[in-house]
Amino acid sequence: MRVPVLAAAVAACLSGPAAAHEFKAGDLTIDHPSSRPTPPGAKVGVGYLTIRNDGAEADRLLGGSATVAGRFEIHASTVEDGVARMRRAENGIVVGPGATVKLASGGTHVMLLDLKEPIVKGKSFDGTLVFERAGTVPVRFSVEGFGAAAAAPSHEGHKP
Ligand SMILES: [Cu+2]
Repeated sequence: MRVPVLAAAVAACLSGPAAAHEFKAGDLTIDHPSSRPTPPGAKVGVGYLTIRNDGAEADRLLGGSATVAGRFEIHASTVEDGVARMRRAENGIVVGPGATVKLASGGTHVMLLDLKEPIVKGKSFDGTLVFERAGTVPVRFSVEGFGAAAAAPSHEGHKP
């Protein structure tokens, strides 16, 4: 097993929370980790980000953490009989060589469970992403307003 890259370089996170920011770990670039505000008392939030792999070998996002949440899961969205459903991506998400994978609203996403505090628009929180090859990568999620109304109710039904 390779040693995790703990000293991942923070490339650019200089302007406001809504501005683009990215994090690098080896051949991976993690672009713009973001989240959505949650209503008071909510136990579930979301995380979105883009992963680009400029290397020659595939890597795999296995999980991660966030300071605001007790648990961090990767969920895949599927449509079954015309109904959108989500399930945990047990084997993580593969990012092939040269590939860009987007975790976004309506698709594969990060699920933040057992929230310890509300996720507040305009703020940000620290977290990590854990990759099979690149190891543990520190990131920071910015909280943006867009899509909160759509994102929140659809995640309330999530039961571990
Ligand atoms: Cu989900």
